[in-house]
Amino acid sequence: MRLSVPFFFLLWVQALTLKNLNYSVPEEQGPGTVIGNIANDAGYGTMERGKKSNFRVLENSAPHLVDVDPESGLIFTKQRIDRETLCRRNPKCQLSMEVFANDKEICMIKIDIQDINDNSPSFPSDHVNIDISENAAAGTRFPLTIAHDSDSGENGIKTYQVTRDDYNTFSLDLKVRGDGTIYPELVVQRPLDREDQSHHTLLLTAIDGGEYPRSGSMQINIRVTDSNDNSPVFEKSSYVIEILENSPAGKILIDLNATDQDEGSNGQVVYSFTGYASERIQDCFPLTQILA
Ligand SMILES: [Ca+2]
Ligand SMILES: [Ca+2]
Ligand SMILES: [Ca+2]
Ligand SMILES: [Ca+2]
Repeated sequence: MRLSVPFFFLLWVQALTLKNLNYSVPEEQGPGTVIGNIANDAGYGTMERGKKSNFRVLENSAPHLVDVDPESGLIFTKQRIDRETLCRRNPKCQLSMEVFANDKEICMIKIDIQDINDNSPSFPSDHVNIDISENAAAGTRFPLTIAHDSDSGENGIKTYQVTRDDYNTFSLDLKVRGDGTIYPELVVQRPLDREDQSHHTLLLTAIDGGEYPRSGSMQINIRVTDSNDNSPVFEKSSYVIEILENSPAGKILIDLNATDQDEGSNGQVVYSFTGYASERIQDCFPLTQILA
């Protein structure tokens, strides 16, 4: 008697056979979409109508997403399946079920949820501000914000593009990390000149690899910051002043003006005589009195 229980258990286990069935269904299909038919695919033929529970679900990894008709063996969706909600960034998205079929077999069912390109790349902000010194050398790089696309594989981000300005001052270079993520970098191609153009506006666009590609964009606002690359310039290179002798002290002789195109303190002009002017002249005509 001690051997009887394991013996019958062994017979019961031997009576059960396992069948593996694999299916796939695109995401976003409506409720009632037929994924497959266990009766046909497992070779049972047409099941007896009216017979209850030819197919009984033993385990269902997502019980509200798919189900099996107990009489016909049809596998169908119970509701719309969003691959991105179900599996997030995992490229492999699979549901599993165990179905007790025909009172003697267990069908191990795998259902791949196929991605469709239903998400566009998007940036965390609609714009980014970048300050670049006007003395930045050609070849200087600036990493840019990456976009996000919830789809997987080819439906994820495939490339980036940037609008070209009139003089091709900037270009885009793409770096691909080990996990396949693409990182865009802005590259200075030509010398900048704040005094010529102090702002540049570019449009960065991320494009996915779907059959019908989707895209998202972000504006890049570049402010060229100043360096002290201009000297003050007078309107003329030399001035000749005629003055009557015995002119009174304090008489204004000429109105001088020098300008510097640089910004802020780099463009502020301070006047002084250099050592070329004799001390006598400097004593007679302090610069502040020469200027209006
Ligand atoms: Ca996409
Ligand atoms: Ca998708
Ligand atoms: Ca200057
Ligand atoms: Ca400057």
